[in-house]
Amino acid sequence: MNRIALGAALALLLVGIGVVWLQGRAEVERGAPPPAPSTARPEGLPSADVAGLEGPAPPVASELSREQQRFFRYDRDRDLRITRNEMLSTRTNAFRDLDKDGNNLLTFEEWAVTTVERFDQADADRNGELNQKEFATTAPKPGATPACRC
Ligand SMILES: [Ca+2]
Ligand SMILES: [Ca+2]
Ligand SMILES: [Ca+2]
Repeated sequence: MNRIALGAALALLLVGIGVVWLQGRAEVERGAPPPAPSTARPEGLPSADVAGLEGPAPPVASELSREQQRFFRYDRDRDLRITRNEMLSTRTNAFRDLDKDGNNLLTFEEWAVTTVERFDQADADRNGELNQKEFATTAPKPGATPACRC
């Protein structure tokens, strides 16, 4: 009976030693630094046989049609509807250019500013009239396109 008990005690002792040894080994492996990356590099430039292969096409933004471009030029808030103000807003800068005093009213002098400036430039002697020589300077330049009469 003592032999059996002694054998069992020895077996338990060996199992306990084995468990402690395995735990210790696991701790050592857990604390070990990661393996160093391989510093060996392949020689030469990387290459691949791509004959007959075709990659996916790169993404391309779709082109807006001419009419879509015209629509979005007016649709400032991109709600796909053009309000009256949006339609008229394209004329605002031209109006502001003509409204020299900024009072939101166009006098005849402001509206006819191009002609007024042309007259003033041509009136070399500043007498308020154009003689034939002065008027000749107002002739359109050859090849010049007329201004937009929108
Ligand atoms: Ca809109
Ligand atoms: Ca004005
Ligand atoms: Ca004159």
